[in-house]
Amino acid sequence: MSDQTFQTLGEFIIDKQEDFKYSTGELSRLISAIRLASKVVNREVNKAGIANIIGQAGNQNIQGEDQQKLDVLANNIFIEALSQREVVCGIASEESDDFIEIKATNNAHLSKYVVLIDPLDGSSNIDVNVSVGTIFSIYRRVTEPGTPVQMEDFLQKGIKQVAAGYVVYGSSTMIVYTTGNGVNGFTLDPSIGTYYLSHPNMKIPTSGKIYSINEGNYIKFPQGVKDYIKYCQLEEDDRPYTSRYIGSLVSDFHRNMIKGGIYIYPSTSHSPKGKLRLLYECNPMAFLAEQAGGKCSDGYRRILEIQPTELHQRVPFFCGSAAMVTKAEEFMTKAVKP
Ligand code: AHM
Ligand code: MG
Repeated sequence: MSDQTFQTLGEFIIDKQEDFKYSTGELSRLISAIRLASKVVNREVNKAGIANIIGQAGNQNIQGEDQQKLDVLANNIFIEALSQREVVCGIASEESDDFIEIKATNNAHLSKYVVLIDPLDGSSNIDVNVSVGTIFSIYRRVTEPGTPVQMEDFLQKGIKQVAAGYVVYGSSTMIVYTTGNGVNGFTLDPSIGTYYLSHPNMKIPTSGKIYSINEGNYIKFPQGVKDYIKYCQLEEDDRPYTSRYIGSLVSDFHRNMIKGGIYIYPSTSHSPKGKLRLLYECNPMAFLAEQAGGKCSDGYRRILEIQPTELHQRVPFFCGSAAMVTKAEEFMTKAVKP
């Protein structure tokens, strides 16, 4: 272990804050709140199997309270951790229809940040003990500070993100995030509840040998995606590639980030806009990918430059090693040309 490995996330956040001379520390406190909430969610995810058994026995726990599904529980944990610390003026969550306005104790709207969050992505994997994750995205509000947040504070292009990251509740729990100066990953030591810097300055290999897509939907894919899949399977140069699909975006993304690869959730004939949400899933992952030297697009355009028009907007998603995403885009463009 190098000395660097011993740096905790708490120390790292303080060190980074000193890089910004006039920083008020608000963003640092916001990331610390996410760090805290992630540990609470981690505790709940770890005992999901037991919680499910209790849940099936009448959907009430021993105190007579209703059992909450873990994604709702994770949503409440993050909202509570963020709203009680005066670090955000608004939160939008994949679990809630509308955004939430957060007031400070003196009823003002002091904070300048809004958070968009997918509190427990891939939660259908919980029942079978497969890794799930949290994805978050932070923006500076665009409306007047001190006034209630508005929809336009949330409907910002991904390029405006101040920070983004994910937590993967996997064989070990990690938080990976960026504030626009590269990507760093921290692994939780559960015995003392502390995250340590384990993956400094993460970079996605320019190319890789893994493609991740739900091939069960093949028949419904656009022609360009079908052609790209066939290209991945061809015995030529360094191909065929390996197919790996967990069905848990955070885990698929994390693996591809380390090993190199491409993740695709395209449009289908049944869902012309794909499945993944621009604001809660694609923009934060795109910011991370680009910060790590990777690339993300909807097959034609850079994800981070798409102007959102609604909170729960979906978008086709091609993400990962830059050369692989570029190749997939070539197939998409070729397929639409007459
Ligand atoms: P969710 O936000 O409802 O959990 O859905 C998002 C998840 C991603 O984690 C995953 O990559 C994808 O849905 C899998 O979808 P599918 O089962 O259609 O392949
Ligand atoms: Mg999700």
